[in-house]
Amino acid sequence: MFGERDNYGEGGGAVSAFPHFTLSEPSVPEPSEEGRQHYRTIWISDVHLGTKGCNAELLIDFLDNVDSETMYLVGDIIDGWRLKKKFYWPATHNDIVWRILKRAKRGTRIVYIPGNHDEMFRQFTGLNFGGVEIRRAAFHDTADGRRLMVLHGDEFDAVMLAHRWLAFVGDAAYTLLMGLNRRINAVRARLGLPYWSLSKMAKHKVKNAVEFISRYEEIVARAAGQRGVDGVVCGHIHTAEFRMFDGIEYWNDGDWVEGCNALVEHFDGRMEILHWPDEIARRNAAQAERETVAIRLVQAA
Ligand SMILES: [Mn+2]
Repeated sequence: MFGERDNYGEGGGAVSAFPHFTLSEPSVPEPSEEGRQHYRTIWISDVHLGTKGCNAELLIDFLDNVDSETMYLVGDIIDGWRLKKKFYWPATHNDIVWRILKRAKRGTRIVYIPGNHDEMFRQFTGLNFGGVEIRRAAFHDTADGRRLMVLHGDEFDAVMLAHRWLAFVGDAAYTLLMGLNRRINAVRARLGLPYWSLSKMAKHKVKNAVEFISRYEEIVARAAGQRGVDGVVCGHIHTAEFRMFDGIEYWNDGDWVEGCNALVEHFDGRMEILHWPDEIARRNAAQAERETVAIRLVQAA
């Protein structure tokens, strides 16, 4: 009966009425943990599981080659917005969840800070699922004694709204001018004048985007400075970056849609942004080098 502990114990009658669950193996087998690069801390964000844009294979490769004492999942890990519209969940996306839970089970401290695309998990702030702590934000103390605020970063969208309006206006103006440009050039052609280039407009548009990102970085860093911390780690804008604003460190761990970046802290507190495709290229070059040496040794023998 309910409430009688014995029924839920080892070999209890009631427990056999439930199907027995075991954690199935991932579709991409996990290699041995030996030989992994160890870091004190790892930050990743903007994975967007549940979308075609997610570079799941590269992230699996990353997870299979690195380990850490602490791992922060800095939001937009699962894309609930897209999943709501269209369910998309390939086996490799499951493999990533599997690897993260396995890591927690092995003793890695995992802190999950949901973002705006996985905001449905924000209601579970303060809870712990299988060793994964859910937080709204976190404070991280580096090995060399710096205090960093860790958050997803969409919190600053409201502050950025005025700038986003500027970006939209810029976009509308660009579209308008494109149409205008077509008509101007039609007239110019009739008058025997050469084509009028739009490159200046294009450059202006790119400059707008660059200014938007730069402004965002500064706002986030200054907000962290007001909290009395030494720096901030965030994601959200899919642009891995390190910058300093009046002595406040701004770190963005990038994304796994385009950049495929991670932020890591070495055991001495030194921090580094990893661009994983570059790390794979380096690893393959080192492997090729070892093979060449081996072939030469065999030939010399
Ligand atoms: Mn986001």
